[in-house]
Amino acid sequence: MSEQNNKERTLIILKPDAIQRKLVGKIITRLEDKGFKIVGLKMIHMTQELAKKHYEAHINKPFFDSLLNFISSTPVIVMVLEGVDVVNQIRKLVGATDCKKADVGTIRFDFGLSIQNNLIHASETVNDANREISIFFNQNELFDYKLLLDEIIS
Ligand code: 3AN
Repeated sequence: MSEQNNKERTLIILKPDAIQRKLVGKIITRLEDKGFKIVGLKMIHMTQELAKKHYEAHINKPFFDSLLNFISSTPVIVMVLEGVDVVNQIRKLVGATDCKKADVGTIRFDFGLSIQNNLIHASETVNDANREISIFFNQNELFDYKLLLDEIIS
């Protein structure tokens, strides 16, 4: 399979701290600069129902209630990015969950403040990405189009 046929999608959430601190533009610029294609983007109210679906793996964790309150405290921006190896590449760009432990140069190191206030969610695996995208996006909100850049990358 050629690399171009091996495209994945990943779900990004710009969390309430990104909105409150007016870091949305800077963070989206970092994601775009890496070269991935935006195929879906919208602002939504993260209802408790959506948050429980998205964070179902954490339901029994001690921080779950706090996470739920935080993530639904303002609208959030949800995005889908597409590209070769996009899930892993974006996780590297985002950095470790705890911003204090994130590598220098990652989004969480450069802008983030704590474990909870870590600005951005990015899917961990391709399976997670497919599940998470289906929670937030209908098919008609995701776009197929050609980036001119794709033509010149081998
Ligand atoms: P990541 O977002 O790096 O994949 P997860 O999936 O382990 O991290 O955790 C989901 C979210 O739950 C994190 N982004 C963070 O907001 C919150 N979280 C994780 N661990 C903690 C913790 N120990 N205390 C408070 N919040 C946490």
